[in-house]
Amino acid sequence: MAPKLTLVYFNLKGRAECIRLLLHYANVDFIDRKVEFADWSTEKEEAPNHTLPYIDYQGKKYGEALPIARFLAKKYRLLGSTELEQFESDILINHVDALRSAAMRFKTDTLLTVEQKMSFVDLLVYDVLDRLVSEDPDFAKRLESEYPLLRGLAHTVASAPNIRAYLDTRQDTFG
Ligand SMILES: N[C@@H](CCC(=O)N[C@@H](CS)C(=O)NCC(=O)O)C(=O)O
Repeated sequence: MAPKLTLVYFNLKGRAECIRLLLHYANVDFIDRKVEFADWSTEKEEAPNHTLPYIDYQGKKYGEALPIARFLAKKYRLLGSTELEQFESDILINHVDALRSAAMRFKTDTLLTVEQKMSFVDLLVYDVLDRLVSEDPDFAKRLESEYPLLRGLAHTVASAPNIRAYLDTRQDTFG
């Protein structure tokens, strides 16, 4: 039997959480390996590009968060079923990733619309919103009152059974 896919990251949400959400949503049996900061200087030598996250897949290590996510999203059919849908998803992913960078600087006034069908883009948007809600109580209130589409999306993702099961047992981290 092929070895399980291993995702390697710190004990943080950071750049890996959207990949964790994807794998949980797709019900993939994977190892969620969390590197202690104290071990990072030795682990760093083994990591592709000397950064996290990376995946160990079929005996080889692959780095870069979004290419990993795109690869897995395609593999588990969460990126659209036609070339054009995948292209459109890729464009949205770039936009959402720009929002993520902005979110890290607490610029939260961007309104997105997303397709009705669940895809990796929804999981990525959820990851950004989840981070904003936990870091900024004011944003949580604004999400309730001003952004019904985003609020609905967050609710839909969090209510998906595999995601709910993951969130119910997810450890609290500071990032
Ligand atoms: N472009 C890479 C950036 C990866 C990156 O900067 N990872 C950070 C954690 S979020 C890291 O490994 N920091 C430790 C270090 O650079 O020594 C990606 O998107 O995966």
